[in-house]
Amino acid sequence: MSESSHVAYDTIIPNNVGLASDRKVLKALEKWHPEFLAWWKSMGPDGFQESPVYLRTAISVEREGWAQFGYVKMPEYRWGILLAPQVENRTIGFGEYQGEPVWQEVPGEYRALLRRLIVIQGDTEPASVEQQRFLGKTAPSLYDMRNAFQVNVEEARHLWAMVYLLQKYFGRDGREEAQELLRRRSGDPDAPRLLGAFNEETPDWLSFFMFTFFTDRDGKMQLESLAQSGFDPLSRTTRFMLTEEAHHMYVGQSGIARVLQRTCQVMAKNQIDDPFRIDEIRELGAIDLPLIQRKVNFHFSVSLDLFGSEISTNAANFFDAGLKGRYKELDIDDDHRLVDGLYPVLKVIDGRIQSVDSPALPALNMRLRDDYVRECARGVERWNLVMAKAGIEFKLKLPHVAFNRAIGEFASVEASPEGHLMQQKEWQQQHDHYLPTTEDADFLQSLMQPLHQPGQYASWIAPPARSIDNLPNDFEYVRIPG
Ligand code: BYC
Repeated sequence: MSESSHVAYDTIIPNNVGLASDRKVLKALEKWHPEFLAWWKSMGPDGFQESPVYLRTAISVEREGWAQFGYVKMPEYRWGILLAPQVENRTIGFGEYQGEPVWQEVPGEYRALLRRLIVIQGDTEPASVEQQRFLGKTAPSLYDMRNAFQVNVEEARHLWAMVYLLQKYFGRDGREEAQELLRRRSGDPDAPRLLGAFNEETPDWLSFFMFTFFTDRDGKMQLESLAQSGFDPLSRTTRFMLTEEAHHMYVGQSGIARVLQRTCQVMAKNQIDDPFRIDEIRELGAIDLPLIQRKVNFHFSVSLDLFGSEISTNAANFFDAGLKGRYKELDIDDDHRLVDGLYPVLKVIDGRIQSVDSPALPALNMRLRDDYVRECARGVERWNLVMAKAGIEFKLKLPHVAFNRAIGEFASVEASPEGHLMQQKEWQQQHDHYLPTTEDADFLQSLMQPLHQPGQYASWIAPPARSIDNLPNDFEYVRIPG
């Protein structure tokens, strides 16, 4: 008998899907679970696997159950399968089947489309854990280390969520896809993760905060769209994932704000008004604001690629079939069919970027990207308050959507952060002003010295304004054996 068959699935895996009596899924999980644990141990956080971490675990979807705090060793984390409560008499909100009851089983004709969506979503989750695996070693505080581990275990739970759907609803090919999710590796040239941004490195904490702000926010937008799905199990599982996603974006938003705050404090203390006195600011152990702008340029543009092409028949098919809706679909005041609708799409025409009214249905990726850009812009405005409060004249800006793109309309052109089209040669010359350089990366690496004493924070980041679970800031969030 295999070791895994002793796992008491109903107690070890919090779930509200009746796992204990679902023989088919249990059998699939008994094979997958040990493979998952082997993946976690080899590709999850490097080191600290035996350290108790003060984590929140979702054990049920009810208010008192979804955020239980306590010390856990990460490999013993209770990854659960939790679906938001079923909405009675829910109907499909958009597309060809609008108004019909939602599907509890996979509609045969859309099986491949739906599986593809679930696999892409599922692939991003372990990818981000792999990207972040070395961060623990250079954590600027125990508080930050704990937050990164929290993000990691929850992304792994999101992998479980997609694996459950594959194993429960897609038979043999679903089980195979579930295994493939553990086989691909972020950045591996032979078996890369499916989407570009998930093959980039997250080598330092500034990158991590940028990732959780920009890339996790793509996650939020995509999950919101999948939460509209007519395939009810997908809708329910993504709705619950969104509750966890909010904290990940908070880690990014507040992380960058704390970096900015520290830079401003260091500048003020040393009477430096000019944010471009970079050498001096770096000498003082803070991160200069122009470098932060270059990081914004990079992470925003790479995350925009995750929305696919502006004009996409895939997106139109997903919508028509009732599988993936728009952001806040039910709040939108239109026919939810988009048969005749138009949407303004940015295109390169006659060497200029122009807005062209295009059929709305194939323009759904563009629309979701616009929703995303608006949200990012609000976050950047909040960051700018930190500089304004400190009296430092410097504003972070989102680059133009045409800047540094690898997917879609702007993949074949070069554009400045202001959105001016450029010749290759000029782009090459300006590249290092726009995007992080190797020197920037080396400087960031030089700052990445671990601080493992409770209550201590690295020189380049301010302590958080509020702690986790109302604990004191010098709480021992991760117990590291001495
Ligand atoms: N890299 O019609 P197109 C998250 C492929 S993040 C590489 O333009 P479509 C998270 C595309 O797959 C959210 N390939 O785009 C965040 C297609 O290939 P096939 C993840 C790309 O299909 C942080 C071809 O190009 N969830 O949760 O309309 C931490 C033509 O595609 C890329 C989802 O994305 C790229 N960037 O839209 C942890 C939701 N972009 O089919 C987690 C599910 C496109 O021709 N996925 N391609 O072989 C989708 O809705 C869509 O697949 C996409 C692409 C929005 C990604």
